[in-house]
Amino acid sequence: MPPRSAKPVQPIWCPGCGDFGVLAAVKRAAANLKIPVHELVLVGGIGCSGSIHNFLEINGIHALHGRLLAQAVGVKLANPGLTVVAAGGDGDGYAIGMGHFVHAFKKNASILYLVMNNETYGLTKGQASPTSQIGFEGNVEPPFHAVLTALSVPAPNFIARTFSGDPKGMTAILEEALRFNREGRGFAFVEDLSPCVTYNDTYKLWREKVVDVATLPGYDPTDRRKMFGACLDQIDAGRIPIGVLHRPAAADREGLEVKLLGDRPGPVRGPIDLEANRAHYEKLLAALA
Ligand SMILES: Cc1ncc(C[n+]2csc(CCOP(=O)(O)OP(=O)(O)O)c2C)c(N)n1
Ligand code: SF4
Ligand SMILES: [Mg+2]
Repeated sequence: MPPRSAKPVQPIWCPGCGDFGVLAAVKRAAANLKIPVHELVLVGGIGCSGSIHNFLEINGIHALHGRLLAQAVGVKLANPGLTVVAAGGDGDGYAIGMGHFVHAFKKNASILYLVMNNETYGLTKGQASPTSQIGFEGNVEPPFHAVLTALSVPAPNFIARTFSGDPKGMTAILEEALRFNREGRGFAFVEDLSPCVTYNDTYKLWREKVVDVATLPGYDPTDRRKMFGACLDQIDAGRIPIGVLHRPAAADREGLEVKLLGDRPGPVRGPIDLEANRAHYEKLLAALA
């Protein structure tokens, strides 16, 4: 096996890319929670954003385009003791990966899905993505709002939106999301507004438009219906709601891995030798006979 490099490679992102803020916030949140490096796994999507996996010295996989959630859930079910982050772009998650995206809320495995939304396909040089505004690169379709879809699935998920222009707020939210996962409470979805300074520089516009939902009258992130309405109102008024959008009232351990495995450690921690499993194999063979 070739020797492991002492340090992860330096980011290849354009100077000023919003993804730098995400990288810093992920590192800070993991450090604040004192997550041992060998217990943290990142599954990256395909795109500029998904390459975040290369810039962290942790275990991980660079997944197939739009298939990172399936792999991240698999990692969590194989070894629930791991803290698992899936990270990718708006194209990866909301175009080719859309089917997996919707089911992730329903499955509710205790992993963090972090989407760096720049409203474009950055890596392939700035085409329109599902979140692009009308008029961007000839786009005639209205933008998709992932947070509204997230809020529409009645499941005990943690849902939030952050902005790379507010690194402190992003770190606090990522910390809460990872804590939620580590307590086995279920799926956490955080969409970060991460401007692509090369093909869609939205820093100035987004800074003017973001509204922290916690400042809205009657803010109650335990009330999904109310939060859906509040987000829709903000979007209709041309603003961008950010902050914690859903936080389940009960602190129950609702994660898929808890439902399937209870407190058992997961298949990778169990005995895998033939003798330890002979009874299971024989039962299986008998059932197939
Ligand atoms: C199956 C497949 N289809 C298409 C591509 C080409 N491709 C690479 S990245 C990408 C989209 C990237 O956009 P996004 O997920 O928003 O990430 P960003 O680069 O903006 O961070 C596409 C279409 C691919 N790699 N694989
Ligand atoms: S092309 Fe855009 S998304 Fe990709 S690294 Fe450059 S600024 Fe970031
Ligand atoms: Mg993108």
